[in-house]
Amino acid sequence: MTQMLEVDDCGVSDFIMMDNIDMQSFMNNLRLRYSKGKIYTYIGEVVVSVNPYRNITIYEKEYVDKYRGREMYELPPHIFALADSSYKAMKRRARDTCIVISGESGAGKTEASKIIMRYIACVTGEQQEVERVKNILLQSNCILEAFGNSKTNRNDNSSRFGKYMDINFNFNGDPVGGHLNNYLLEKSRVVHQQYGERNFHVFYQLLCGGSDARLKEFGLVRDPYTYSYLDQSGQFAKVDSINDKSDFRGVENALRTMGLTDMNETLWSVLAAVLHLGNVKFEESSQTDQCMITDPSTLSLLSKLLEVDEGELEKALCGRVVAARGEVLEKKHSAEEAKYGRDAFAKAIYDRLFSWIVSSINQCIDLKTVSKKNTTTIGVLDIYGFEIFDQNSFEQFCINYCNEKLQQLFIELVLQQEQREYNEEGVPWVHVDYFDNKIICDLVEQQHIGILSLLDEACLNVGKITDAMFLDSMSDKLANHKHFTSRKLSPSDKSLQFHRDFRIRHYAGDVTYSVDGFIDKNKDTLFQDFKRLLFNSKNKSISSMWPEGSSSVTSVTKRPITAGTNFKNAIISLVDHLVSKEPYYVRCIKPNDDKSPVHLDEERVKHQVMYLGLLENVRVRRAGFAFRMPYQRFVGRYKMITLETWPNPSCQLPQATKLIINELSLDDDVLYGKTKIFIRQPKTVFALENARNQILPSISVLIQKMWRGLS
Ligand code: AOV
Ligand code: MG
Repeated sequence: MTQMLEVDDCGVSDFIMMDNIDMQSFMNNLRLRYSKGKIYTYIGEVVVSVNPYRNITIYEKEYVDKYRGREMYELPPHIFALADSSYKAMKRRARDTCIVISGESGAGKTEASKIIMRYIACVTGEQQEVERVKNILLQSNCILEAFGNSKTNRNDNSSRFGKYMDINFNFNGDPVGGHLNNYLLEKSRVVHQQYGERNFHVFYQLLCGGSDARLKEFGLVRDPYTYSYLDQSGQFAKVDSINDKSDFRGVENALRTMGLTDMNETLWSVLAAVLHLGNVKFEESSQTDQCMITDPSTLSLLSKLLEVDEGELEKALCGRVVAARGEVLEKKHSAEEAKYGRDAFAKAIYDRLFSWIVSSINQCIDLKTVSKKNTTTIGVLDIYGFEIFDQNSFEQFCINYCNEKLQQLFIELVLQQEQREYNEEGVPWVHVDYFDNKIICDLVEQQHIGILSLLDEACLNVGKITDAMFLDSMSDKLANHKHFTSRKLSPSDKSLQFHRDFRIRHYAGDVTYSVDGFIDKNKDTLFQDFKRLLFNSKNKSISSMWPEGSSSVTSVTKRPITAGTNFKNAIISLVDHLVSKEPYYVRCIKPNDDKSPVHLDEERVKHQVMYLGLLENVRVRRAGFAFRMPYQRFVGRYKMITLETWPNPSCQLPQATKLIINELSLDDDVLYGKTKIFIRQPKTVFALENARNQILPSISVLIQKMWRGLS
């Protein structure tokens, strides 16, 4: 049982067992283990995972069987052990738990979340309804990834949305339902991608995998570069690690398994519409400055695909209707305005389609047979990782803010709580210093003076506020903030090349953002005309995606909440939700930037270990105590070790605990807190477990004898 704790040629399996706690020892251990194919290592109950960038055979059924029902410290580190711990907490102790997977882009979060889901599916029942729910949980990934993932310069299968999945279990511990929350899809990708990146996978899947007949019906050709929205970033449609054709079949299969085949037609025709929309060009008539569509044949195709009136579609693309003092006026766009409107329309169509997919999946897995209060949940969080690109915009700002919040949660739950517990229990120990990133979360989200508030202020202003003016306002108000600077504040700073640049010193590194587009993306304006157009679509599904299109032209519409504030609120409520659960952590590390299965880039990895706070995590765990248990649970579990405490201790619980510890002469390694016993080293727990295991069989014989005596 103690095999995993030995220092063998694979290093220590729990970083708290290192002789010295410093960066070099940490790196040595991680490198040694990685070179031996051991991608998982513990810090207490936290799993550190290094992306292997190759398939390793440790997820098969024999491994599931091996880890099923076992304690974390019994076997070599594995993400299955963490999944099982969370499952046991849910099943045995009726605790709602959550598994938070963090790490930068490409570190392996999405893969980890899928491995966890598969494990849970393997160890649970096979009744008809349970099987149905499990199938949906597993199959939904394939659809969500098609529509929500994309090739970026960091990761060929990068999540461009945040995903939190609650799985509900019945009293038997079988999944009977679930709920998916999605967070801010990076919809700007629909109309624009950086050099070397792709649009969302699903577009390429449709063009590669769709049948000839279907493509013909949609007026599509297979060559992606025909479509302006797929031809933005150089010719990078083909990705070696991706097979779009078979992935298309996967999506169709998944839709079938989930009973969502009736979505098929709408999905593909809306996607086709987005592609055609990108090719709509506008020109201005030289006399009027008003725009018209260059190639009207696309219009009829679009109107067919979206099932809307062709004339109305043309009007919505080329102008807008405004109501002024009770009068309704038609205002024509310039070609530039029309192009802007078209792109906003394409982004919104895609975004609504994505939300529609998520809510359809939710309808399939809504609890049907059990009421929510009779279930316990495990939540799995897989969100876009921290990212730095050559150009970083509003999307990276939101993604990186979200990662700050998750780091803050980790600090709050793992580092602060641990220290607080020692204090509360009156256990002496050495304080561990760590960087608390609350200051950066505040920089972004604080009322009135945070960046998001300043941005909203700029967006709400009636006059024309430009991105440059918003940047100025940040430079004035945040001039003394340690984690913020801009070109205006640091003119000689080489990394702030452009006037529109500002920089945030994030917990995971400095990121230079270009302020261009912030106001626009935050306002996220879409002309009412488009909403009305699609609400009036003859396709019921499309119409249902646009409920607000029902309002009349003259009705006064409330100013919608901005994209940034919406995201902030969603993330804050996510964090509140996570805090209410028992957390389990997977900390993913990206070994290199070349997707190499053999290379561990010392500097890159060191940097991640540093910002993830892993050394501090080890120190807090080690400076204190690796294990702790309330007296009641301790005595309940180990009372058979000494006759003085078995079967029922007549003494107080702390006293009984001491008797058990003394029986095995383990006194040197423990401390007694107010309500808990604290144990320094795992070997003490093993000694207790061994003693218990040896005595258990004789106790069961004894109990049988007692029963016989009684009967
Ligand atoms: P991410 O979710 O953390 O990035 P992924 O989970 O998509 O990263 O992992 C990136 C790639 O690394 C995968 O497509 C696999 O090729 C490989 N990989 C990761 N984990 C494993 C594993 N356990 N076994 C084998 N290969 C693996 V992002 O969504 O970009 O933040 O936004
Ligand atoms: Mg991902």
